[in-house]
Amino acid sequence: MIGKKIQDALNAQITLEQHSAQLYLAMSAHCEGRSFRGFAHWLRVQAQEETKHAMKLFEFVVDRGGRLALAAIAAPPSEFGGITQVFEQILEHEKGITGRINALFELSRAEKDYASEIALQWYVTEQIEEESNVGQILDQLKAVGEQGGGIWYLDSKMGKRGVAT
Ligand code: OFO
Repeated sequence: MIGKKIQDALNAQITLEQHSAQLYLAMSAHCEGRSFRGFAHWLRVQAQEETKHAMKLFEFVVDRGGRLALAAIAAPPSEFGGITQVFEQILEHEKGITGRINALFELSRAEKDYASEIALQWYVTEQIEEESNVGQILDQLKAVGEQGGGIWYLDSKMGKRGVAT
């Protein structure tokens, strides 16, 4: 049986992961509106990944006999500026999520909830990948700038991202 403290914190994280999915869908629509269909596609796949992150936690809470308490998801903005700004905002968002995952990890340690600690290890590793991927895209965007052919080449590369399985 899962403790109430960690159960509540995991419930809050499920809502946050779903918020990430909403945010990336809103960003995808924003990119689509500027004809960056590759970036839009990448963001839709990212939104699917976030839903998977939420579902993994959902299964974990339910499997541990916890009570699921879903909260309202904050509405994302609809305007994000240029593509570089979009990715700057994603990186900031992911850094915030990393902080929340680390806090959850610490809590599970403090509560001696070893099952949660093990489950959260996956998220700790995932956040390294999330930040690294987004950081790399951001570096490339800064290198090519938003004028000229470079950004359209990047857009076509982003469009090749495989769908989340
Ligand atoms: Fe779920 O990793 Fe991004 O938010």
